[in-house]
Amino acid sequence: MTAMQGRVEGFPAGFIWGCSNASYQSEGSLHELGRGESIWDVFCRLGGKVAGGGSGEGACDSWRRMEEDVALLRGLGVGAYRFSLSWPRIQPSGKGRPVQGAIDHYLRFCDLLAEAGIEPIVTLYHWDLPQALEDEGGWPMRETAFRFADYAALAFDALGGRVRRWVTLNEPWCSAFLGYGSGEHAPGRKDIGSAYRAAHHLLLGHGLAVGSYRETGLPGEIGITLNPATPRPATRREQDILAAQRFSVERTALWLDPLYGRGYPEAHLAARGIAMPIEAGDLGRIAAELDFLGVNYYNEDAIEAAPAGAGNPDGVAYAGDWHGRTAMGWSIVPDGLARMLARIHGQWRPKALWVTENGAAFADEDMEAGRVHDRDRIEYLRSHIASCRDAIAAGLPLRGYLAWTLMDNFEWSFGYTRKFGLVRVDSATGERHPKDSYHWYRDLLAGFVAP
Ligand code: IFM
Repeated sequence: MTAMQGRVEGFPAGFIWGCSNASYQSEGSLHELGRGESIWDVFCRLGGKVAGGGSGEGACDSWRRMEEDVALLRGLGVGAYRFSLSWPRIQPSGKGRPVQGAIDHYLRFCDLLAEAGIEPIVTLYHWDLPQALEDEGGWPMRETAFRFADYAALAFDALGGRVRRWVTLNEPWCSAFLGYGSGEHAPGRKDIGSAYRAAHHLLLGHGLAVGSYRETGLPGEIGITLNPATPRPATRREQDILAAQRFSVERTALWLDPLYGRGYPEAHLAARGIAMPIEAGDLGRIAAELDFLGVNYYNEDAIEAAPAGAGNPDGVAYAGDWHGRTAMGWSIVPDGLARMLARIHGQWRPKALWVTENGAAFADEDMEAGRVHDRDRIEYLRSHIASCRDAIAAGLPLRGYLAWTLMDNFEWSFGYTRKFGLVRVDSATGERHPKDSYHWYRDLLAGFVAP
């Protein structure tokens, strides 16, 4: 049974509406049931890495408030909720027998969602690698891919009866390039060679997990979520057009080419002097058939050519443009979403597409009696949903839209200083207060307002 949803104008029957979230960003209760440390626990403790010195401790307290969260989702009228499992709760050291209490918790959460008519969409990995595996080398080590596949198999076994849609990895570009390249994310390493090795092992772990899912014979679907970048050239000059293409490779073709059986973009790797640590059979495993491709879309940049050099191997630069920006400084370009979906579909032909995240951080300063009048977020969501409608009208196989995110949560290196939620969480009491955007999204799904 799915929740009662009116028909949103311009979207086909069966289109799935929902929200997304992630374990480390929302659960809190980091010491329950012998949970192991994740790379984010350690990274947050380093100091100076996270704005305000925050961590996932506390967060939205969702580990203890699952009934409240489900009630909010039910009130919203969504048909699906995407959340991630915490690997260090299920396998505290990243390997070995699962912690039954953690599995029971997620089973109960799925049951509560089912009672509310909401489909669980489970992400296996949303960045919280068990620290024990990082201590053994982390994603740059081949072994980590096999540990991930073992963990995925445990999850399929434990939750496969309840979960019909699985996402292997969320935005592996961030895990590889922010985690091991720029060091902005956990584990905070800064070595570009490690970032590319991590990228290969993330993809390998993904492929192994898809293979093991197929072996279970479970009737559901499995895919991956990327955060591709398909920027606009700042002008029609050929050098800017080529610069925009070069900019996009690390975020887009580096992942989609191997996932769709084309191997790695060799010119890109050669220009950086990178040799991927490919072993026999890897590329076949990575290209395991996907049921859907999830894309997270927040912004679209305008890119121009710049002198290439050691720190800028692509010879690209951000060009200013006239678009408004969110509190993340990200440009607001609603039609960029339809453009990105069209470009990805044209080039790689995924069987089905999902927008697995889309949303915006704003200051949320207009408050009255505790209620946030977040008109800017409503306009952001409305215009991006209209862009999804355009993508469908253009014939793209877009099957679902998941807003990021249900509640204000831990925004990684920005700590709690950036708010993306449809619901405000009182940091002192943990109480949830739906913002105007929550009520607008509810009205949209009920068919009372159109995008
Ligand atoms: O909060 C993140 C999420 O974890 C991954 N996608 C982007 C969001 C906003 O930055």
